[in-house]
Amino acid sequence: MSVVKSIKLVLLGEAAVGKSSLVLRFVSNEFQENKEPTIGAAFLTQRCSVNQTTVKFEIWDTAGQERFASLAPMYYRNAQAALVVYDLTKPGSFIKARHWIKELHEQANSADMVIFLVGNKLDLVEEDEEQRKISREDGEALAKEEGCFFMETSAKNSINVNDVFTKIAEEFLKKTHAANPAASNNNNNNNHDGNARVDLNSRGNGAQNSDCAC
Ligand SMILES: Nc1nc2c(ncn2[C@@H]2O[C@H](COP(=O)(O)OP(=O)(O)O)[C@@H](O)[C@H]2O)c(=O)[nH]1
Ligand SMILES: [Mg+2]
Repeated sequence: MSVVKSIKLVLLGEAAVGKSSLVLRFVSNEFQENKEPTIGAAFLTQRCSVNQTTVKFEIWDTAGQERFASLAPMYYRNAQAALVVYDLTKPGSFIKARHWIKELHEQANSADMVIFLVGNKLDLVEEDEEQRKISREDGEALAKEEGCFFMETSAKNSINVNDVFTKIAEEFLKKTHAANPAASNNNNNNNHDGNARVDLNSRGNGAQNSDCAC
């Protein structure tokens, strides 16, 4: 039986950058053109195999609206990974992403956290380069400055989405192994539970997706 390790991941970023769409792509391999805004936060899970280990993502998808910002610490304080998302066509969302990363460094246990910066809606930019408002170099520079990983994605066209989650899983395993090498094959975090997927946002779509999306 393979080892299962759970990782808590929080999504942060301005409203409408595509946080929920990235999660939907990863968890269900779907995309919705007019996705309704997240209220508060949604919880979803998905599994991903890395070598002999199954990483079970427990994903908190937060609402981007300012009125929910004060709730964010509740979600990121005990997270082992954070996905900070901006929209490649919206300069304001990049500024907001920078603020979120700074807040993680100041308020969360960021040394133990895998922080991933994502520039989403790459499809819009590939269609029309004029739409691009943040260069790839600027994204890379911010990530380097803040010690995070970086990728440009499209939830719509499924570009790099699974790669982001796979990389997070790999880095998480490296960190847990480095922190506790002896226990890494036999720790309390291991479990052999079923393939349950909880989707508090679900609208009666009972489809269970227990397959690894990576
Ligand atoms: N073209 C394009 N639109 C996207 C992409 N990701 C999300 N969207 C759209 O952007 C809007 C906001 O997406 P949503 O996932 O709700 O953003 P959130 O508020 O950050 O969770 C929706 O209309 C999505 O269909 C993408 O990669 N490309
Ligand atoms: Mg959302």
